[in-house]
Parts: sequence; C-alpha cells; structure tokens
Amino acid sequence: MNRFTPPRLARSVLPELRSHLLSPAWREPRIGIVHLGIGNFHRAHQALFTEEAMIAAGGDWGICGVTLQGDVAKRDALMAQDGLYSIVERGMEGERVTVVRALREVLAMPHDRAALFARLADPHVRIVSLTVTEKGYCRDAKAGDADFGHPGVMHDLAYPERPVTVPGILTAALRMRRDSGNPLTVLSCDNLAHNGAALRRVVCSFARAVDPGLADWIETHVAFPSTMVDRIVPATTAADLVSARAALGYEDRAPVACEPFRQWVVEDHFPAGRPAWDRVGAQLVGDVTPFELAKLRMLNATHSTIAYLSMLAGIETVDAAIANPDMHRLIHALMTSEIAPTLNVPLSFDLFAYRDALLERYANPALKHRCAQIAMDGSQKIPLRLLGTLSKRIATRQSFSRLAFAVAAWMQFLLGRTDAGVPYEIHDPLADRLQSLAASAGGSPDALVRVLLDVHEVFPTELARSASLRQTLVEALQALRKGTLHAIAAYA
Ligand code: CS2
Repeated sequence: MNRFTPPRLARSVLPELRSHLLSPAWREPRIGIVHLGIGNFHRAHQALFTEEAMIAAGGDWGICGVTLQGDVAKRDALMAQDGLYSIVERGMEGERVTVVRALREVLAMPHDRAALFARLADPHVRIVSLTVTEKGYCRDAKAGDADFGHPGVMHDLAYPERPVTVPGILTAALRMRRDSGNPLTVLSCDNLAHNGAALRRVVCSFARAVDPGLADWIETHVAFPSTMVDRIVPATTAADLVSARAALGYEDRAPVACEPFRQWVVEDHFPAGRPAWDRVGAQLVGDVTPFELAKLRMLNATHSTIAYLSMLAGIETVDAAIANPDMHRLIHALMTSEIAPTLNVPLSFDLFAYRDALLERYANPALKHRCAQIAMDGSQKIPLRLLGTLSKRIATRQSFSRLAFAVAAWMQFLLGRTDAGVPYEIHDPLADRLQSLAASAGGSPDALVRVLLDVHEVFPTELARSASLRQTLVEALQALRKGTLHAIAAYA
C-alpha cells in the first residue's frame, strides 16, 4: 500500500491541474446562488452546469452550499480545499476527473445560521436552489401544504426567526427580500412532480400560518420555476477517493462519482436573472411537466422497482440487477406496456428510445450504484414514482400487474430480510411505523396488503379502496414468497 498522502487540493494549485479543469480561464465569481442540500447530486449536476455557464458567458454565480443536516464534517472537508472537489465520471470509455470551482462556500445549519441569513439577505444572491430529497419538503402528503405535525415545522412556527426546515428558512429569507425589495428566485431541483409548484405550496402554506400578508406577497411576487434534473450519482466510496487522488496527484476528501450522462430541463422563469445554463446544454423551456413526469415515472419508478426486488434477492448494485436477463425483461416490459402508455409527451419525445437509453445507463458496470441507497425513503418515493401511474392504469381499466409487483416488492422489503434471511436496515421517515405494521401481518400476504394500504401518507384513499389492486398485490406477494428471482421471471 502506498502510504504517501499527497497535499490537499487547493485553489492555489489549480494552475497545475489544467488538464482537469473545464477551462483554464477563470475569474473567481461572487456568490450568486445559495444551494440548500449540498449533496453529491448538486455537486455533479447543477454546480457543473453553473461552472460551464460562467465559463461560457461570465456572471457572478458562485455557489454557497448549505447542509441542512448540520454535516460539519462535510463542510470542513470542502472548506479545507477551498470549496473545490472533483467529479469522477465513469463510463464505458473509462474515467474522467474534473475539478469544479463554482462552489465558493459551505455552511452547516444550524451552526452557521447567521452566515446563511447574511447570504440570503445579500442582493447579489438571486437564486436559492434546493436538492433536499422528498422528505426535506416537510409536506403533508394529502394536501401538499407544509406538514404542521412535523416536529421541525412545529419548531419553526414557534421560532420563525430561528428556522430549521425548508419552509421555515425560505419564509424567513423571503420576508427579508420583501422588506429590502431585492428579488430572489426559488428553484427546486428534487424528484417531485411539478416541483416548483409543490415547493411554492409548502412555503406559502407555512408563511400563511406565520404572516398572511407575507404569504400573499410570496404568491404574487416570487418565482418558483420547475425543473427536471437527471444524472445518476451514487454515494461516494473509498474507491472514488483513490481515483481522484491518482488522477490529480492531490488529496480530495470530497469527490463525487457519477455517470457521463446528464440532463437538465428548466422552466425559464427567473425574474432576478440566471446563469447562461441554456448555453451549456440545459434545456430552458416553457413547460417542464412532460419531462418531469417521464423521468419520475420511467427512470425513478424503475429504479425503485429494481432496488426493492434486488434487496430481496440479495443483489447489491443496479448493474448486477439489470445483468439478470429476467430483470432486464421485466423492467423493459414495465416501461413499455404499463408506464409509457400513460405519459403525454410531445411527439418529438421518443419514449422507447428513452427506455432503451435508461436500460443502458443502468447497465453501466463502473458505477456500482447501490440498491440500498435507492431503496431509502420508499414511503416518500413510491407515491411519486409508481402510484400516479398505477391510479391511471386502474382508472382506464388497463393491466397493472407489473406496477403492482413493484409495490408488492416494497411491501415485502419492509419485513427487513432478504430471501436468504439476511437482515438489512430500513431507512425511511416512517420506518418504525411501517416495520411494525409489516410485522403485525404475521406472515399473511393478505394482512400485509391490508395494513399497508391503510397508510394514508402513502396510498390515496381511492387507490387503497380498489379491490382489484388489493387482489393483484396479494398475488404478487404470494409469488415473491416463492422466491424473488422466480417471481421476477414470472412477471417479466
Ligand atoms: C434514485 C435517484 O436514489 C434514488 O432514488 O432513483 O437518485 C436517481 O438516481 C436520480 O434521480 C437520477 O437522475
């Protein structure tokens, strides 16, 4: 083993890293974007587009990234290397390592609240963007308003000047903007349908509970454009640190690995200005809905399907799962026969080419995207990814057995053991409740379906009442209990 640790990545060494920069020419920008949720996805996606846009067209769009979970270690790791990090793109043609410079500052909430609010008040900051995952929105599943039973939301209602949640922080920020007259655009980049409208709803409902006049002002004056974001970005592994170090000759403790593919479709509504993302491959459009729904219901839905089935079968990564011919046939059939027919996309959008491209992306052997990562937060993801399609198929009396098979896999997954009896942990905001409900079914598929369909945060009442859904889920569970691989072959 090589025990030599090279020096740490720093802005001062960038001249030596020219071959790993998008362009050697670079003017350090002022901060113009505050990004909530400085996880791997943002760093491999929007931050890269923003860096490219600044190279192409200038502008002060440096990024201040915020961890809302108080991840001080991440803040310190990034700040110790001046906000720099590398993106390790892994594709069929090998590896490409690029150092990104757009991130200028990292803050950890709640520790750095004063610094965050100074940024949010700064008129140079014109966009607040977010990748906080589905649960970060603190939404009430039914109404779409802020969830006033959520402990964080309750805290923020009691102490609106010391917020910890997304609706609380944005409401406080927008109050400052109203008072100072400096515009700010709020950009959700999470995998929610109509993510801009969804975020507006959460923020306005929260603001209304604090100050109705402010809520009215936000409703009429603040832009919440919607976006569809896409790039597969697994959690960082020790191998990624080694790749970055080997390529750079410098130590990077915060690299991000990802696939070569990336796509960004953005609703072009930025009254306070935006980077020239349109110059660097982002699609700026009037309506992102067809793209958002196609992505959520084709990509994310099949991702979740692969994840739950693989957890049961004991398969660790997406590429290993899709290398199984039955799994490949199942996912192909699910998209072709049950998902694609429900999507309204413009004629120019070829859903079958999209399907084929997804299957190829899943097969990327260099990515090692872990099924356990995708399986997290199912209670938040299943409704957005699978249940909308399922409702549509049921309403139009079309077959839905593969969609139900996917939902049944999630139900069986909640029992916490692979087919071989190996236990795994369940990460979900509702984990305790879901696991005890699943256990209460005492091994009966019928009872498991009944108790879980009653979880109204996940299943809309109408769907939960569907006798045909209930029946189809029970059959799928019976098949799964004879062995997941066997069931996959049967449903393929
Ligand atoms: C994945 C997504 O973890 C998950 O739930 O389905 O993160 C997926 O990789 C991205 O949305 C791809 O753009």
